[in-house]
Amino acid sequence: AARRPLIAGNWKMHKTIAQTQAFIADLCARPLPLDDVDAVLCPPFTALAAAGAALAGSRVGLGAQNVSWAEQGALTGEIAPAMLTECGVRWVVIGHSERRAMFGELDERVKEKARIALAHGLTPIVAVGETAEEHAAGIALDKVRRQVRAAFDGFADDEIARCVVAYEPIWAIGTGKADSPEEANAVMGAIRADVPGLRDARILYGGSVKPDNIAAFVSQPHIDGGLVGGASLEPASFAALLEGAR
Ligand code: G2H
Repeated sequence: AARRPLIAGNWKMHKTIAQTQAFIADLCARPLPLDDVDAVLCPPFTALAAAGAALAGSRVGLGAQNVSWAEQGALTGEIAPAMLTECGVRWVVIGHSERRAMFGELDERVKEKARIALAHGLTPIVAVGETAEEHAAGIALDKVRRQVRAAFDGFADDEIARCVVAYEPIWAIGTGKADSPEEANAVMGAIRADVPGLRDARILYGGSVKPDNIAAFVSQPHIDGGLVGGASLEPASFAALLEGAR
């Protein structure tokens, strides 16, 4: 794709502080193609402060996996945007399918989270995607279009342009069965065409991205990188993803 590629590692509920520090030390000792590719690590909340310290001065960016829709308040178990930026966080995944499916996260909240993230200088990585049933029924694009429109409802084009979208077909997540690059590209191109603010924004593919398939995805015109779970958990694999994306 023509835009600068981005690889974001979504660690999900993996890695302690010590494991995070060890990963970063290993990764940053490697030659990484950071002149050509943006790299972001999204550890769990508990490891963010340590990761921010370990990445200080590095060009590897730090992301969170979620953020509250509110600045502060009686929201037990939630994390406010200022708590993230204080740790050095500059990116945040919003609306991952696991949050939507298991934690009841609705489109309305996704929108509010994207809005507050932007207000704090965080780059939202807004995740969307269809279920296996929707895919089989041929309504993937309808679903994804609706999610994207809802996430950016009321946003100015220049605000949308500061966001990243991650298209993750739910049936391809953690299954080892990635979408075909061509089919994913078609959905992503349709989203881009549907929302003017996304014309120059980065759209990532997610769902069983690996070092050996990332290049095929990124070679598609509308695929600007990957949101990667399992294959982001080892430094060698993460480094190989960056190489594959350049
Ligand atoms: C999709 C992806 C990362 P995996 O959830 O967001 O996970 O690469 O393990 O399929």
